[in-house]
Amino acid sequence: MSDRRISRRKLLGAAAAIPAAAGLHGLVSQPGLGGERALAGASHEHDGFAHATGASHGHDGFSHATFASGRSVDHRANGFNPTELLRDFDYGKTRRLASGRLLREWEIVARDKEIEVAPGVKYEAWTYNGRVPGPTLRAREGEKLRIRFVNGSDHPHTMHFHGIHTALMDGMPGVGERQGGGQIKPGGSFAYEFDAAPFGLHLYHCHTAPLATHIARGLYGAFIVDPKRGRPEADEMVLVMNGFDTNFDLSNEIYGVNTVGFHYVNEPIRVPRDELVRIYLVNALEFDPVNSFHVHANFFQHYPTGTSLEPSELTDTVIQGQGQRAILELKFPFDGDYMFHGHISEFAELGWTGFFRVGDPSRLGSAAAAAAYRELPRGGSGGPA
Ligand SMILES: [Cu+2]
Repeated sequence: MSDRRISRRKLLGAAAAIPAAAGLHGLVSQPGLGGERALAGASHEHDGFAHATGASHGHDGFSHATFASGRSVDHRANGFNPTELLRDFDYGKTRRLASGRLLREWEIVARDKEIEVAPGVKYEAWTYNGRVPGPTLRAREGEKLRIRFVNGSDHPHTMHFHGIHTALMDGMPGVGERQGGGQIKPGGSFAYEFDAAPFGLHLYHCHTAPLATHIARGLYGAFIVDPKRGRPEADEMVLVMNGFDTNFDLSNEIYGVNTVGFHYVNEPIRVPRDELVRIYLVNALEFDPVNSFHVHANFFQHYPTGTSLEPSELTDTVIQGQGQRAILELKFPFDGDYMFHGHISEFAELGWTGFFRVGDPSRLGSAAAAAAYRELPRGGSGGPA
């Protein structure tokens, strides 16, 4: 059974089959050539790979396609598209309380749902509101927040927020069951209430045991508390770094940001030249002790946890343990395609790679993006390894 499943070792072996000179750049920047040849070759050499996708009818295309080949997952079936998730901020519903304070409310439903995490690779996810990562909840410092959680899953879950709140609101199994909180059974519900504090970039996730499983299945999301006076105008986006243990061997086979491996290679993130770009970066990755983010040909201001308005460092690489997060700010001074990836090469080769496409948005239609890559001059951007 197990040798018929996709495995991390086989995928990495496939990546290693790339001509040495091509390296990482060859895999991801020549989607029509290096990457496809390498992975397609692997699928022939290792019989298990082509049939191991977990998709009942997926082997036909997958054996000749790769993460980086321009093939896409079925976003419609998934119910979400990582390109749309980037800038999808969920502000909930608001109303003014008698005290004058603003109450901000959301309803979050846990659901079990199969999603496609790379072309042909299906995964039995557990989701908040049907997507992985869950919705990016966004509030302003000082507001009163209420998140009504409904457990529509077959498994018990919670919502544990990073923030400042009482024990009952902590989403911790064993704490608060008598008051209706703690572990929320299938069919159950609970309203978490707390103040939006401190300002910064936080996260929420399920805290049910076995914890690694409940997080790895997809129960996490970003939680932004804006400072009272806001931040400077910028093109903002959320990047939740994650991965998927598709054969349940407690290591990941697929890595990425916002779930789909190599998605932003096939659909580069379009950003305007010379304007401020603000990235909300969260590490939700399970099973690996650290993750990282690196952007090519540029540097960014690093605001760890987003809890200060002063950056801590101008850098091009940050490392995050699970649950760590940071706000990154940068401007791109030149048009073109700029890679970003986890600076852990294994992760990058297993999906944690993307591109920013800088320039005039009118010429950057996402449908043409993959084709555009095939027309790029080869060897021009990588340089010697
Ligand atoms: Cu859970």
